[in-house]
Amino acid sequence: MKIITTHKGADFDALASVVAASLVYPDAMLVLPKSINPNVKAFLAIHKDLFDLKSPKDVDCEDVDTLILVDACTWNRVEGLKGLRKKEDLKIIIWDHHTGGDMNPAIQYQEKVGAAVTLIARELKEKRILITPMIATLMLMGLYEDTGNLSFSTTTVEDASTCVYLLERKADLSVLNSFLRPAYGEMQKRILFEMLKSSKRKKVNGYKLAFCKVDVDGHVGNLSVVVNMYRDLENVDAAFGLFFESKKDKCVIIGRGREEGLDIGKLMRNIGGGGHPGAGSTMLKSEFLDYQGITELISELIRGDQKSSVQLGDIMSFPVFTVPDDTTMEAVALILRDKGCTGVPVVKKKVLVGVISRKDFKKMRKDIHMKSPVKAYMSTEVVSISADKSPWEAIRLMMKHDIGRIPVIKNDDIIGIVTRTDAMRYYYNLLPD
Ligand SMILES: [Mn+2]
Repeated sequence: MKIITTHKGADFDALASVVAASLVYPDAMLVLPKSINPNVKAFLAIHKDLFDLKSPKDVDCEDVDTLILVDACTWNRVEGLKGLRKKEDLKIIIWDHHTGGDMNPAIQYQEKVGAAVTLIARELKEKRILITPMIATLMLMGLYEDTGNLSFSTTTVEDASTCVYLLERKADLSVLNSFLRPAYGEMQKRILFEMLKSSKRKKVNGYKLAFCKVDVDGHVGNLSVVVNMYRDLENVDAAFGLFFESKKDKCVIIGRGREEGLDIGKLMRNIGGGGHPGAGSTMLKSEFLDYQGITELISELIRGDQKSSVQLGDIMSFPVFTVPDDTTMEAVALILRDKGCTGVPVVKKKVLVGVISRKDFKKMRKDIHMKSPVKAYMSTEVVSISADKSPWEAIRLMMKHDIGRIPVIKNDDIIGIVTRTDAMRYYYNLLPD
């Protein structure tokens, strides 16, 4: 007997992949784990009868000769089915958009694309297997959820063309919207209110963070959606909701960031949880249950993580060309022309005292002023930044002061300069390895 199953905590990509895979393997039994995300549960409440879904306890592991696992590639994500792990002759087939794994599969369709459904859709297209509008809708939900509506950086061209294919197969966007974006309930509204009330902001390594603490009583659905909204309202780089369940001595932490910069998933893995760069969560048990302690722990991790992530020192331009503050404007003009740059830092005995840029030349009224020293026209409000700051912090300074270049300082020395071009090169991944 063949079975198709997926990871616990099944999301739409997981359910859609199980259903889509059943078209590729029509003789297989579909097994859905008991733990299912709340919006998937809501979807199943209406659509359940359309699929013949079994639970792990319905499976007699003795009878299974082939395990088809979708949207997962490790044993610890499989719920129940312990008997399968011991079977030596079990044939394993994996369809997953995560690479790696510990399952020793006979066949593996594992590629880094945005969602597992994209890989199965490829097979359906190749084999010219028709899908119903309902299955197309479900697959599109999986694709949109896992790619953030095709906006996450993991999205590939094939994900986008799968989207076209599913819309051609009549995927229904209004059904999709009502399940992917469930309305906020009274409970979520109340919690969001509590979050904003207890919210504290903090700056770590140039990242703007917000923390809040809410006492909850039992399970609350869709908390991650609420944390997302909290992050948007606070307009920070990352927001963390600390949900204390005092009766059970535990605290669930949900973090939401942005695509670039901080890796929330990595951060949460450090404290026993998981996730992806934009979002992650973990659960801590009693001994750490103190709001102050947890915020300190997270801040410390971010502070430490900075060392392994890109710092300005990695993207800045160097050596920096500087001019002494008694250089004439005439000489500076020639330097700017020869170097093809729009500005240059000014130093007095090696110490940064100003920056002269093309726009400062407009302050001069007469040609004779070209003989004046640069210190008369340079801007003395010097914005500088230290080498261990993040590229994002440099961009914030550029926006705030409307400048295009910032000298990079280490122990009072100018060790480089970061320009708009350097920042662009970083964001578009054009850095040399
Ligand atoms: Mn997935």
